[in-house]
Amino acid sequence: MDLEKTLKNERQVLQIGFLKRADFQFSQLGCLSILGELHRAATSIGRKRFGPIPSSTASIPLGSLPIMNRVSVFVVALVTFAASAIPSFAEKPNIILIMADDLGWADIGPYGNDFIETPHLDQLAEEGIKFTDFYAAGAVCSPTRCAVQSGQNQARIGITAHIPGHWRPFERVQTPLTTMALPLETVTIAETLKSVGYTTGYVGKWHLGWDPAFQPEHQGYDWTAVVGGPFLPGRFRVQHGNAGIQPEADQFRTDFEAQLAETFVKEKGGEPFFLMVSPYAVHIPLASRSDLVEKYQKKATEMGRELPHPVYAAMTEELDDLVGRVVEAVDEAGITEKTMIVFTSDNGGLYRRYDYNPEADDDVTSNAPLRGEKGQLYEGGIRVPLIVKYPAMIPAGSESSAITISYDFYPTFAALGDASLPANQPIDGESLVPILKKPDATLSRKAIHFHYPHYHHHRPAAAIREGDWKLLQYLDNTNEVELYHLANDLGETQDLSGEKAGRVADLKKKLQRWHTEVIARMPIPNPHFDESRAGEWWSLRNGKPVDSAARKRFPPTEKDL
Ligand SMILES: [Ca+2]
Repeated sequence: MDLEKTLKNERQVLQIGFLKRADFQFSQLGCLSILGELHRAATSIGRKRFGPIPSSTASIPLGSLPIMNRVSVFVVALVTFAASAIPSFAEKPNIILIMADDLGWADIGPYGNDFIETPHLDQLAEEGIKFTDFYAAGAVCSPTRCAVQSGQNQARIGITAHIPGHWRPFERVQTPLTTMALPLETVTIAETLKSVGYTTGYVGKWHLGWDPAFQPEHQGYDWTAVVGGPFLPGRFRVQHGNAGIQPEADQFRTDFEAQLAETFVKEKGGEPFFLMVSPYAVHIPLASRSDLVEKYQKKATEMGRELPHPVYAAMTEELDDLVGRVVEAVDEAGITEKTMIVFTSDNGGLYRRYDYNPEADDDVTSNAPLRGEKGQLYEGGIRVPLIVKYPAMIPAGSESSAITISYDFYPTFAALGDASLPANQPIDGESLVPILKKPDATLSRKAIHFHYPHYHHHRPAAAIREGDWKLLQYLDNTNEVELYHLANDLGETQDLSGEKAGRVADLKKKLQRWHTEVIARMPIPNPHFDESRAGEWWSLRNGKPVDSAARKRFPPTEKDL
């Protein structure tokens, strides 16, 4: 049928585009690798022949050395000269960014959850700062991950949906295809920190491109373990990376990811280091250790609670354990004071399972008091936890209500590492360092923007938050908007767009200007629009309708395998 043909053509165009881009990037990569190898070789030769690299090579009489050694001294001199241009590392903190997957704002103790036990996150907040108005840049995974790595709103790069995205071919509008990988020419936060001497590591989910060419080792990360697959033993493995570790036969995924993070801190870190830990928890398909699930089943019965679901609660506790183990590894290494630990999530909580056939879908948690969930631009889809501990800078037990967002990490980490921001790459974030030093400090930014032009758990939409006001604009040819005053109405229950025409016009204009500035990809009218079939989901992978009824429930614990 025509639609299938159209999609096939689109996929081919996309793939050709990738190949061209990849060819170009491989040539760049080749040069960088050679430089990197030269640097490593020189450092290694220097250490081998002379012990630690001397602060000056001028005192070594070149004439007394054989030819190869003269070459070595020259190379060492070059490396030493390059190193002398870099400021002292003494004051640069180690940085660990832990980004959970699909963890909602209200699912952990510091944000008011009284069912799930998260003692390590509670302690992290007690020893650091909690942000009440922190946003994931995207309502789903890949866009936020793009924003974290690039320092940009993902609309600039075009990673506006999770890779590869959803497809509803009969809806009112055709939505833009998402960029399928983070372009290699993007200067990532890891590359920026590496430029000032950081050792970098990556653990867990990546979701910024499937091809080996687009994995974290090609985006500035030295030591990497990209993990893929569901949570239960035997179901996941390291798919890409050089860490050289695979899970034990009886190991659960979150435990394995914690082990990888510990290994980096204990054995590979060097200093200063930047480690991004990206556990898959608490993404669907929900599954966890049976002992923890049984503990929460019992607790739910005792408390008369239906939500959160015991499996979801168990997964969140596993995630909290991971945080505890990272903190402990840092403490054991004796680097607590000079290490910043950041905890956040890549998008809002998902309140239904969606992992088996729709008739059996049930609720697993709630983002209350926030409205909505992952895949929506209501607060429940984008407002997420942010806790930061850095004893050398942050007053313990502090809190900030500044409006902050995932792409702020980039300039924050760069400022802490005394690194320059990339010259030819717009950075949309603002450094949070003033707030970390003085929690009641404010930022100069006027507004933050969201662009999610896709059908998922809602309609294609964009949003702007300026002060307490938030405007949602639907991008499905309906021209509909909603306006909320978040200070008075956190749950977005009262749409004020009908009575605040001036405010709506002002925010619409600002959103439109921003869309133009970032060259945001927009939906277009769909010639195949068919209201009776609008709800059909089709697969972008195989160009066929998705058979929801055929989906099987995943086993919730190892006992169900
Ligand atoms: Ca996610």
